[in-house]
Amino acid sequence: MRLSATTLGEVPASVARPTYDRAAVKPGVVHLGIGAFHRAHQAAVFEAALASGDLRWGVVGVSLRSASVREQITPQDGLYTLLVRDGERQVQQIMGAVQRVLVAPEDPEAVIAALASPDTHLVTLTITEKGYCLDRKTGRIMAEDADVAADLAEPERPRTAAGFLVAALARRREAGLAPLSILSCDNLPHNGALLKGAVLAMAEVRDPTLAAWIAKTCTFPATMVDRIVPATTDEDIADLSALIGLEDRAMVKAEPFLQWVIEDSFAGKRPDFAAFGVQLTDAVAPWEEAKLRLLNGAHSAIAYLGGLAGDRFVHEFVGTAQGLLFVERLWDEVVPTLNPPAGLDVLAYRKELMARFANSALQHRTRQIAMDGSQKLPQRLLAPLSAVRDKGGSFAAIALAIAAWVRWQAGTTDTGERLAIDDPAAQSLADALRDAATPHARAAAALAVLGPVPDEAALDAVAAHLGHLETFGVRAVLTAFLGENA
Ligand code: CS2
Repeated sequence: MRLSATTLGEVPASVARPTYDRAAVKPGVVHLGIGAFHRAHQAAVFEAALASGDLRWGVVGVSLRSASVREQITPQDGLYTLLVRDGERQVQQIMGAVQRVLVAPEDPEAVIAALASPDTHLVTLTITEKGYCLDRKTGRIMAEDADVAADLAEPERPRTAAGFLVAALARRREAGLAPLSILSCDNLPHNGALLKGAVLAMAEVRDPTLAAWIAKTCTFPATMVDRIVPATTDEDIADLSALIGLEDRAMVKAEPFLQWVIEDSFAGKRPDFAAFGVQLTDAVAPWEEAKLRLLNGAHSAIAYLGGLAGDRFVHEFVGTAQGLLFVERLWDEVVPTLNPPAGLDVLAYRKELMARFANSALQHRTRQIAMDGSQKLPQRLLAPLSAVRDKGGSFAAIALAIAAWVRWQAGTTDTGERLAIDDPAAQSLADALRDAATPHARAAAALAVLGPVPDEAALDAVAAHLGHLETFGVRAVLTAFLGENA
């Protein structure tokens, strides 16, 4: 039997569930890109707001592409379990914040209507790095992208997140409704400004006075989001069924840690975020930078090095002395590039991060993190590399992590197992690498796809590591690299 409003009573009493009146909840939030991350992160905060008795913060979830989340969650009346796992401990909570899920390609009008509803005050987005349709090299909206071009040509039937926002904001303005606070929750530096830029660029084409109204009245707070949320597997669903006695196809699993830092700039109503553990601040950038370079930078390094070496999960890589030492070495190089915010104890943060990576109950797949590397590498590893080059300092570990990403593009692990390159730039990368005959040429060609190539000394270091990775494999390279410490 499936979890739903009617079967909820069958769930063991020890499992927490909504105690507020779900029928009285207003849809105050529209979320674009309702994947597992949203359900385990922002939705958990809105759930806490609802549980406190503030019923304005129900969530209308939107899938911009596939119908799979709608199919998982609608038969369950929006209910799903958040399973928090840490080592041997696990806690389940049934969440009720998601009221309905819309599938944008099936019914774009319903999405515009939800965004343009008088009940809506906040929009949150997790559309992944590539969802912003911005050219990584120029920062401009990709007018040649098929979806962007379609949105510009037919603005009432949008496909992109920015297109939906523009269509809905035009309606809000015409109807004299309140402006919106629009929060990007993707792992990109200055995510608020990026989203604002994409929305204004599209609005400008439609109607410059609309763009001016958006710029003046709506806000695009920058945010830093953090919680490790591995993709749910069939085994997770089966294990949970055994525990709660019902099948939950929309469940998500996560670590206990949750952090959300939001720039304190709202256009209108919002929940009492601070009461639910969210940090409101004037400056998100230093938090975002520390998280992107330490957590996500290490994640990508682990994904490529570990993935090539045959580690399926993050905890396996940091479970070896080599893996652990390598990540520490990487952090030693990256830390001097940060401007840590007051309130961030970098040493304690590193310790905590390592413990989070070591959480074996999460089963966080290296291949999941390896996806979309072209979109992730610039802010995670290339920016710190160039910052180290500006300041002076050692960059050997950063260069090795970047070399592992280039090596990954060859499409096989160190033992010859095939890997699928799941990346919007996969074709450009393959084209760039085809005729590159030396490690140096391969490093230069792959990095040129991402943007400006690092300076000669940095490129030489990446190329040298790449040659070694190609010849000897990750384990031997790490042994040599870490010397007698490993
Ligand atoms: C990961 C992130 O898949 C990835 O690229 O690095 O999703 C990471 O787990 C989150 O940013 C943690 O907050």
